[in-house]
Amino acid sequence: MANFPPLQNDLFLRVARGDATERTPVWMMRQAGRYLPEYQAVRADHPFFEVVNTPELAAEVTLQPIDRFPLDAAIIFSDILVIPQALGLEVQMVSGKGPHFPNPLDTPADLERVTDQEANAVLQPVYDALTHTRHELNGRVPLIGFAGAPWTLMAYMIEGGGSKSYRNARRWLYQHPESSHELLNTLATLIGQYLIKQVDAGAQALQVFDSWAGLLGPSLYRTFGIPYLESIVRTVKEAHPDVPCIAFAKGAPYAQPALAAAGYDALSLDWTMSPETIRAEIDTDIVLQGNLDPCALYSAPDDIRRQVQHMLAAFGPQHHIANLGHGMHPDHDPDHAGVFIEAVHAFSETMRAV
Ligand code: 1CP
Repeated sequence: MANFPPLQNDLFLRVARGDATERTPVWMMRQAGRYLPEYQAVRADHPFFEVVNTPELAAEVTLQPIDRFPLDAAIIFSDILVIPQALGLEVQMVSGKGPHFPNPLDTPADLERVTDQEANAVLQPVYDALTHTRHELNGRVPLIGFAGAPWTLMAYMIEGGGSKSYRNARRWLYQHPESSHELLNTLATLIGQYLIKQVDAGAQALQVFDSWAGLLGPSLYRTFGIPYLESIVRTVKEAHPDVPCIAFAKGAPYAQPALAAAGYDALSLDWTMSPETIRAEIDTDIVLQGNLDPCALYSAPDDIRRQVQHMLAAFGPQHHIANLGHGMHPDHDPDHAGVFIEAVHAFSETMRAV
């Protein structure tokens, strides 16, 4: 294992492991990205996947929000779609549009094209980026690794890109349940190994993004979502029992008790979920993360501060990692992100003082 610099700010890790702390840690989903002019400057010279696959560039972009704001964690610059790439599917990033698969999966016969033969070679740059970034961070904050969840990745692999309804992917669940399970199982196996190797390479916590969980509803999600998220956390915890694992099942409040029971240390809530309601439904020691509406950052600074105060009160002072309910948007004002972060620092300290 590489000899990494000692960690100076372990607030995020202490909360993620369930400790009581003096302040609420804060980071933002998609904190490294298009709303930052310094990110746009890097992207002007380098295509998206070149940044992902070049450790020096990935580290530079990962550190940009850390240099700008008093955040409590960094998240490695990468994308959930490296896993479909590792399974042999081509993924292009079309500027202004998002991800595009020239040859998505159409029928179950296409599963023949899904193979993990090149997986190690395709994923090695992510591991190298984690190791390099961990050194570059120099212990300022912990480094989060991540992966997409099987269902969300299946949705992209069949749909071929972003979609409103993901109806082709959902059609598979009804028309081809066995092939769907086969694909989800292949994904879950690779994702488990991928997350373990991310920790070996330097990740200090992990988040699994199931961004399109909410499209399934309780019954389909119980069949096609939860079992695979369970197997992933079980696999990771066997290898790395002390590394905190966060589950983000966006749009699926009904999934939270099962994810807590599955062994996730923290649940990331979107802005439509009530922390009080979720807390009442699960073990009280579980850490909750979230959940300011990203669009709240379009408000005036004083309104952002009020909303942060509201959010912190709803979660309570302990067992909470402050975050947005989903990622930053490209047209967000970086100064408003700064207001959000500073407000979490300020109010979470005053909350404990009273
Ligand atoms: O042109 C560009 O620069 C591309 C924009 C971009 C960025 C900055 C994409 C394409 N991916 C990323 C980075 C990224 N993606 C990170 C970096 C770390 C950080 O958070 O700062 C992370 C964690 C992701 C994860 C990701 N990619 C998710 C899950 C989280 C979420 O927001 O729901 C998803 C769904 C993707 C797919 C994806 N990649 C890129 C885009 C624009 C999208 C979404 C497209 C869609 O709406 O379907």
